[in-house]
Amino acid sequence: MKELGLRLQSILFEPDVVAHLGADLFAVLLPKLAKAEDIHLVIEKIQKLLLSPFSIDGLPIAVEASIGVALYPGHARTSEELLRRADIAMHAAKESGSGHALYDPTLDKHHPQRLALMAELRQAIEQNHLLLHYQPKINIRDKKTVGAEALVRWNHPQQGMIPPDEFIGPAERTGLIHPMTYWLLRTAIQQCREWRQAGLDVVVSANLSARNLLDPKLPGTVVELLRDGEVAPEFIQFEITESAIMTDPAHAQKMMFTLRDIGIRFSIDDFGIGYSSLSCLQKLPVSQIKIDKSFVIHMTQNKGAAMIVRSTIDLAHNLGIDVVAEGVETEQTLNQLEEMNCDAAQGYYFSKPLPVNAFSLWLQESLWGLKKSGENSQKI
Ligand code: G
Ligand code: G
Ligand code: MN
Repeated sequence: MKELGLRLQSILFEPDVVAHLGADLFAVLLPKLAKAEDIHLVIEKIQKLLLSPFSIDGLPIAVEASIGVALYPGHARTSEELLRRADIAMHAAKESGSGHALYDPTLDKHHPQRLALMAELRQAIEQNHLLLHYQPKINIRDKKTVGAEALVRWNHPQQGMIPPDEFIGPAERTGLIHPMTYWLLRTAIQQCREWRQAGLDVVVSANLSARNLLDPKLPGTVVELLRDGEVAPEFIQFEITESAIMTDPAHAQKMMFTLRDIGIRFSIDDFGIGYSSLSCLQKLPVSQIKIDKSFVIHMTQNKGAAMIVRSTIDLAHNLGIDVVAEGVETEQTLNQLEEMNCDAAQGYYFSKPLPVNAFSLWLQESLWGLKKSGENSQKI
């Protein structure tokens, strides 16, 4: 990043400004651009300076950038607005893979009421309009539930249930992911405690996003919440995707070891669709991987998918890591996973994610529910 900052400075002139806005985010201000079309010359210059590789400890590293452009006064009249619209254009460039994009008001339409939605999310967190649904993870050997994944839902007063895919991305970009994650952890830990008090031992998994791994306050907050909730760290597990780790691997690794030392265990979510190398997995304190549902859903029909699932299981086991298959929708898939020695399964075949009351009931009444101590016959 330092080298990139220097290179950017080297091609710009007074009174241009290069700013480092965060992790891998830079902003360039060009107050003296003569005409709007000239922006393409600057984009070309920036792209050219990325062509020669960067060198870290003697290793050449290729760097790619997505550039978003917003123009004053055509696109925005305040600095905040200008930055926000450049950000929207940058995301459009990233999504299209074109490398650069000029802000276009129709792009705002792709993010319907995004800003208003984020203001409302802040309120929703404070006013408890968020809730958690739970989906069981079943041990394949004894076919009983061992844990539950907590999945956030937003019950919006006007719009109804808003799925997480629609607000987690924007929450990450606006920093609201932090209060949201704290809310999620507090609620999940509290729930775990209530279940344990009712004699239901469930390990609760919570999803963390890339931004959470960069949050220096996270470990302290986790310790506090566990203490307040009187829940042992063994009962909480964090799920992180490969891509969240790869956003900033050095930081992620440090954070994961800090949390591991607190006693938290990690599961790698959506495994197989990201870019994490096996050598990377070996360096992280990971106790479980979750094979992505795109492989699991097709494994009974598709030999390739089945082969990937089988190899992933063997490989994880060789590294001493447990395997959960997500997206188990049929009995046939479950049987095939059992034959492959997979440890646990999650999916619609057992249960959809359920609201807490329905899930508590399911835990006690389902054939797949919790193992009852001292009982070896289970009612059907
Ligand atoms: O059921 P489902 O639609 O819940 O989830 C969609 C996606 O949203 C999943 O990939 C899941 O990992 C993610 N997700 C659900 N809840 C949370 C959460 O509390 N935090 C984060 N970071 N992601 C979540
Ligand atoms: O990425 P993550 O594993 O956190 O997300 C869980 C997501 O997977 C949720 O959106 C949940 O609703 C969905 N899901 C859970 N089980 C199944 C399943 O059996 N089939 C499909 N298609 N999706 C599932
Ligand atoms: Mn998950």
